[in-house]
Amino acid sequence: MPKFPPNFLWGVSTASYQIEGAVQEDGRGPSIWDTFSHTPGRTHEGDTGDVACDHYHRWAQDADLIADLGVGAYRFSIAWPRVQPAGTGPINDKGLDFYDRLVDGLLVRGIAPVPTLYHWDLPQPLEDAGGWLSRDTAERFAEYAAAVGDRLGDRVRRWITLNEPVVHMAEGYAFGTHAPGRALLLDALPVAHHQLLGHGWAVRALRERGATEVMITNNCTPVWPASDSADDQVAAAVYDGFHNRLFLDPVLRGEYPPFAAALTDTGVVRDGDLDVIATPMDALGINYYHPTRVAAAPDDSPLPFVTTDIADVPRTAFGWPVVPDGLRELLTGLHEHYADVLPPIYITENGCSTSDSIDADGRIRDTDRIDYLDGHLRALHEAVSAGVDIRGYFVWSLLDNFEWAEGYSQRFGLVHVDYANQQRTAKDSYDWLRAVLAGQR
Ligand code: IFM
Repeated sequence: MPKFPPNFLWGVSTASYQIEGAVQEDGRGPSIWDTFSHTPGRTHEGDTGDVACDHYHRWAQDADLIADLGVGAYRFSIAWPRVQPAGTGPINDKGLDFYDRLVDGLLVRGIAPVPTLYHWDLPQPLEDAGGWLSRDTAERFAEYAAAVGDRLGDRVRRWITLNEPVVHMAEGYAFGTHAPGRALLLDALPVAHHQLLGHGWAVRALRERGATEVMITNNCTPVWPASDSADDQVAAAVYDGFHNRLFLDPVLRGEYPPFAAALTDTGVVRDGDLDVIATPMDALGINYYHPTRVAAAPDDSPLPFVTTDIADVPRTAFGWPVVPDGLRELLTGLHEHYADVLPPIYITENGCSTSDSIDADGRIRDTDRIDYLDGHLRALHEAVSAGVDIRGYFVWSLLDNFEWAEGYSQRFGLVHVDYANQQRTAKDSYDWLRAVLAGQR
């Protein structure tokens, strides 16, 4: 593996609802994912995050796994309903105590904590009041951010406000495949604006509490037109607008792309909002999994594009195309497009699900994951060599976990979790990554 720059930050990522379990412990309130996953037919085989990886009780063992891997950072998320069970009103000290213990436990092991404030587990009472369709949720998010900053800001340097607002808007509010399960198609657009507004206010709240590095994490994809036809080119540009630019232009340039007139012309965006959203960040988080191939939609389609297959490439267990060079293409493209305004980048998620099995000797030979990570790290290095300012890379994920609507059917971990007894087993990819990291020192 080629050498990355000195001080390059290596890490692993997880998210609260996907690993914590303990959904009714120590005063945690219900989240939209509790409601959604307990609604029949919403998740694979009715799986829920009730227990997940039981990380709430086993965090110390998991922190040991992170330390033994040799990474310098751990990106986790904070469950809003643990900290503020109703999403408004009283703060639940016991909920904050958990993250307090976790942060101290990481620091003592030499691991930098990188908390994400919101990874999709909205307190259910806020959803009942309109969720992210309501501007009020952005204000509540800023208050919650301040409360967490008050408690952890003396030890946490690097913060992430939101995880993948595009996926939350699209799957949660446009298509209904994730919580809260609303299928509003283009009427979901205000969800983008209110998340971004909450992000901007949260950046300010965290800075006032001593944060030195604050960022948002977006899921970004290179978009490939399915053909040279003008219709497919237009469809690809529209998809790029919705997936990438709708979330990058406002935070980096303080403006929405022209197609978002549905937001700017309807009063959803108020005077001063874009200044809040464009509050300078110190870095940008990028989650990359695969490129997206896009064609024009048939006339009767409710959306102007359809995604189509990328042929002749390997696939993950999820069926996602494996295109490591897409990561280089994405990063060099962002570097060119946002040249004057692009802050340093962290890859805050990258990884794949594989069909793992435990061999008779107890080993999990997840060679597909090793190939995936090896290819993506080499592509990342090419982007660094091309001059893109990239400061770190986090693998998704430390542990096998609750993969949203897919439940426990997709395994993304460097560490296998036996959900029957919560036993953790390091996979071959964990040992491979540890050796790679040792070679970087
Ligand atoms: O598991 C998710 C994560 O919560 C957000 N980014 C993509 C991952 C894999 O689907």
